[in-house]
Amino acid sequence: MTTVICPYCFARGAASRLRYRCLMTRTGLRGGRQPCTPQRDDTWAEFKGNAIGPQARMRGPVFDSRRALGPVRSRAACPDCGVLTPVRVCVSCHSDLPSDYCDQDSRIIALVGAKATGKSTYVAVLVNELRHRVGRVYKGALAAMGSDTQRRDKEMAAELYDRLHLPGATRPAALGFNDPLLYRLSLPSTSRFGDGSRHTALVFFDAAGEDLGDAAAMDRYTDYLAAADGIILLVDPLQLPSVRQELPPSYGPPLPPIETSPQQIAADIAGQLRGHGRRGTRGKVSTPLAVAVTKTDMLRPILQPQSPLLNNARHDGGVFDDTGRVAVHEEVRSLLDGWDGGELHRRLDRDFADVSYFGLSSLGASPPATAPADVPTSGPQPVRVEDPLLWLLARRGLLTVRKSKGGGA
Ligand SMILES: Nc1nc2c(ncn2[C@@H]2O[C@H](COP(=O)(O)OP(=O)(O)OP(=O)(O)O)[C@@H](O)[C@H]2O)c(=O)[nH]1
Ligand SMILES: [Zn+2]
Ligand SMILES: [Zn+2]
Repeated sequence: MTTVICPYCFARGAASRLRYRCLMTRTGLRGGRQPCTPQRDDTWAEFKGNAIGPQARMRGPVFDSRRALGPVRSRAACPDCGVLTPVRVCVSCHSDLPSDYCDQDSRIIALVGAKATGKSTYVAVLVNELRHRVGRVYKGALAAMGSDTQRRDKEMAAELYDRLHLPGATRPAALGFNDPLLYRLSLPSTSRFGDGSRHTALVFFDAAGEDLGDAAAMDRYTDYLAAADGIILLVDPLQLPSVRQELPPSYGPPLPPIETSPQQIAADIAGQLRGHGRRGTRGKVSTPLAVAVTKTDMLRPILQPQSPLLNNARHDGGVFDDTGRVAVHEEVRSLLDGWDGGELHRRLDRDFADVSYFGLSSLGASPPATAPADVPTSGPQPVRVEDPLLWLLARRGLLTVRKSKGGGA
């Protein structure tokens, strides 16, 4: 049975139970039937909020497909006009789902981080790496799903890779994360008997850390975090007081303002998830949490030359190297221990059962001092951006893993 999680309201259910929306076309009409006319969709309008006017509420009628058993059909005939429609609709919020979204299990990857930790830049670079360098070694493929993600996906790539602009300038219209980004990741099957590809729907929905403290924004974020198969918490080292003191004076562009602290965000996430039954042994949250220190290019003056944070993992043979992951985890843990009295590390250790630390740089260098809204002139040269997601996929058995001999973290 394929389980689909609605990427808009995060309701979970069998793909076969999704409803359909009539497209109200004349094409395909048979036997003198009339095309359907629009109907008020209050369920959808209420979910979208008050902004939906009376005219915009009028949409194609929603119907159930009568055949409940058997394989899920990609199209169903509208009971009124008889025309086939491929558009499937969430039972709870009536959002239209891209038709290819419903053919595979969904994995929700929640991305959380305070303001300006580098979330938008990270997603744009991660997607590009999964398509090219990382996709090649794992023999995987990544495709944007649905017209909204396809449009934003093109826009993100053009801004960052062609025009060399950082995301800030064009948000919120083009790059806002108010709606999730939906991708289909295809990987070769990891099972010895399996053949062909395994498809996973990846949903990236970005929660600004400070919204976790805002009661109005909270409901949706809570549903989102509770539905997440894994959480990536981005931590901007340049917002940590001790790192700011440790860096040589006037190194790189001016330091960003300090926003909500990562330990506060971690505590809020843990509080929300415990309330949603994601409590595992000893009261710790069971959802895997990848904590990624961003902008590691700025940490070069305080890293040893042999630090594993300075180079990409090799992923030889399309296998996830867990020994390398543990080396990065230990390195970042010792950095965190020394920063701000080790408070973040202690907080995470207390609240989460399954944590791995990562360090990444989306750009590979800081933006030019003379053009702080631009990507470095050589384009993004990312380091280790893929590690947190690959770890989360490996935790779910979607990648082949090479373990270290003595076990590991
Ligand atoms: N040195 C360095 N700076 C980076 C990197 N990635 C992002 N930045 C800087 O961080 C700033 C914020 O990045 P964004 O991707 O816009 O951060 P965000 O978390 O999406 O920001 P909000 O949406 O405002 O919360 C950028 O304008 C860059 O100046 C990196 O890899 N290295
Ligand atoms: Zn929904
Ligand atoms: Zn119809």
